[in-house]
Amino acid sequence: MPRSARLRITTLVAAALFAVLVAMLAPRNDPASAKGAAAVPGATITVDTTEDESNAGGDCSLREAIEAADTNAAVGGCAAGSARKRDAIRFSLGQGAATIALGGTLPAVTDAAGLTINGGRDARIVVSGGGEVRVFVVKKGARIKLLNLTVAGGSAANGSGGGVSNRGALKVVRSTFSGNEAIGPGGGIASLSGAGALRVVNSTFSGNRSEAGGAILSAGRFSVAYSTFSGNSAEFVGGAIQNANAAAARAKIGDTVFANNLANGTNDNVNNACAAGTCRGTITDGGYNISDDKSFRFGAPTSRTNVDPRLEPGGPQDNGGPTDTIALQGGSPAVDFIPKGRNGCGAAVDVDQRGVERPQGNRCDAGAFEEQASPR
Ligand SMILES: [Ca+2]
Ligand SMILES: [Ca+2]
Ligand SMILES: [Ca+2]
Repeated sequence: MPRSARLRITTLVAAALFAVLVAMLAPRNDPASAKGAAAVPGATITVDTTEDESNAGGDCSLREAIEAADTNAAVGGCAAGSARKRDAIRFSLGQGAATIALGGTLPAVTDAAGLTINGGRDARIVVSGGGEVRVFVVKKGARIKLLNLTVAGGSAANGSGGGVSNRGALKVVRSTFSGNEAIGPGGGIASLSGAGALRVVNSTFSGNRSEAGGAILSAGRFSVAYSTFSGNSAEFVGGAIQNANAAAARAKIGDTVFANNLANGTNDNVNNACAAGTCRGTITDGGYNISDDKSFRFGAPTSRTNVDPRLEPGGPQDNGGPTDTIALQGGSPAVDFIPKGRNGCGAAVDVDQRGVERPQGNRCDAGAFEEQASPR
């Protein structure tokens, strides 16, 4: 081989090696590595079928998606979850209403790294137990957030928590629980002894029923803000909420409206666990609550007991947004009840359940629904 040819080959090889070296040393083209990038979320797992299936491949069902988040492995058409970061389950089921009718209770959520199940702003995702099965189970140590989601028709025939049986940390945001039932306590949600915190914000509970705590039973840490409870019922106590918290001052309710929640046939919105005249738990009044009875005497001067919040009759309806809500009638005392800057109004709480900006006017409305001023 002539010397010039050998030199050319040597040069080409060196150039190729240099290019490989440069590629190895160069920063990856990954937005996550960019300086100042937001915290990297875990995996996004997209549900693309309403079928409640579990199979070797094909579409990704909600059932498979929860398993993928829990096990951090790809499951039946769903991408693998992350072991270290919070996973997000989203839905690609078109822009209209989509109901996932369960054939059995969903796999228990065990994801300690966190899981958000987000119905999204553009669709109306309903997860239904069909009046036959419990919808969600959350195990101790798991962290889950339900967002823009409707949980309906859950049924716990043998226990508590028709919508969710919770022993983990559960946050419910801009979601509706309707028509769930339990033979035991907590028709919508039962947050059981030893559970992490249950937090409810900008959400609606209606038509749920149980033995005690028609909408919610909580035996753990518990807070409710900017939510609406209407038309829930219990056989014995706590038409809407039963607080069975053994430790005082670990339950708090604020900015929330209660109407027409019945226990044993009479109006009984909120009940503190009482046995032989001794109440074990104390609910802190976060202020700006309106209750149409005096079952629980809210103590803050800004709360009103025995005042009808004047909710629209007929239960939750499509008032815009991804979930059904209960609007306020004209003249409702809940309208403009909370000054801007108080209890997160206009700050941490800057939208209502539908996604409508808060406040409308100078002040926020109590409950999950913010009335929009009619055009003049
Ligand atoms: Ca995970
Ligand atoms: Ca599948
Ligand atoms: Ca307002």
